[in-house]
Amino acid sequence: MKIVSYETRAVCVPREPGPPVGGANVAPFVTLTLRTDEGIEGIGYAGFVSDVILKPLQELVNALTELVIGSDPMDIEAIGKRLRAVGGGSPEGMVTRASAAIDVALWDIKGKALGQPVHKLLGGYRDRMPCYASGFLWRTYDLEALATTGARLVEEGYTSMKFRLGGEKTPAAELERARVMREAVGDGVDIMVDINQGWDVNQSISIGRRLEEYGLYWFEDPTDHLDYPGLARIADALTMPVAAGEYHYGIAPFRHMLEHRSIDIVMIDLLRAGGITQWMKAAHMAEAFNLPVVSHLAPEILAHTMVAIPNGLTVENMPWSAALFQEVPAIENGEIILTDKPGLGLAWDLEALDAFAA
Ligand code: SMN
Ligand code: MG
Repeated sequence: MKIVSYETRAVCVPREPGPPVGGANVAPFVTLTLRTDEGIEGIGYAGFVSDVILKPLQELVNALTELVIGSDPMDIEAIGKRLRAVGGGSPEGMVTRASAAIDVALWDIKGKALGQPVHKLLGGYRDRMPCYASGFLWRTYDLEALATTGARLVEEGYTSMKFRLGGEKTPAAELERARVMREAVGDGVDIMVDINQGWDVNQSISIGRRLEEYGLYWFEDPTDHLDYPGLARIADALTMPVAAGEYHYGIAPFRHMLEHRSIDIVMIDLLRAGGITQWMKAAHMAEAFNLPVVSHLAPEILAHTMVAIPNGLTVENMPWSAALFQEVPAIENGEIILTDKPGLGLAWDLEALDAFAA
């Protein structure tokens, strides 16, 4: 089998309705369709970048995909290695994101060619798992919006959800947001908190200690993602588990975080890791360190990797990419459910892609 042609599109999907989120209220994506000489199509996407670099990202996906024309789509490792080499020894950044889109499309082709869902090819550990609500409860929400949105998500059936801290002027104001969240959802709901690297190590420890009374499920990216020993100090000082990993490119940073015991929960981003192939390597590394893995964004794709591994904890249900597809995995009783459709089991919603064309 050979890859013979491809198509990319740049789209800006409207984000969730609700209070202002700060910045453009769209999620930009580059969609990629790879076609083979046997008539099989594979799909992938890059995105979760500022709309300012959407067109350059599309150009890069085009340029890298040109390099795989004529290749056997089953040679996934060989293709990945060749694409990473374009980065000249350090492919971090746009090269990794663009090559991730190609890697995802290759896995989709492999699944369709073999008549198997990607999650079974990757491991086949289970067919469903817990997922949590993300994409709401931003720092820009005032206390009232935080409380009403949290309560609404519980009504919708979510038993876990993520909110954000790190935007307030005082520690007291940060703690008040946590108190409001806990009161709004009750004791039976798991609440994650994301700081997005907003605090230094000492702030993380001192505010983190006071946050513990609200029984938070994890404490995400409290400080700079490259401060491996600093994260380890935070993780040691707190009982609340520290989660990080979404900002790291490739797989080597996971080795450093794991060796430093920087984190308790390993969060892996699809595009920054470099696609499904590299995502799985980071997840298996975490297993060797006796640590659970959580996914970052792209739920319709990472649900496949998460159910494939024995150490998956929960899938982030960030809804932005769902509008690209005719159908995404169903969520029932707080669980995301995979089907046995071959490949990723996804198909572009072509009308939506036309409507959201950038
Ligand atoms: C996040 C990252 C990128 C886009 C949206 C949200 C956030 C998360 O850090 O963990 O969901
Ligand atoms: Mg995060």
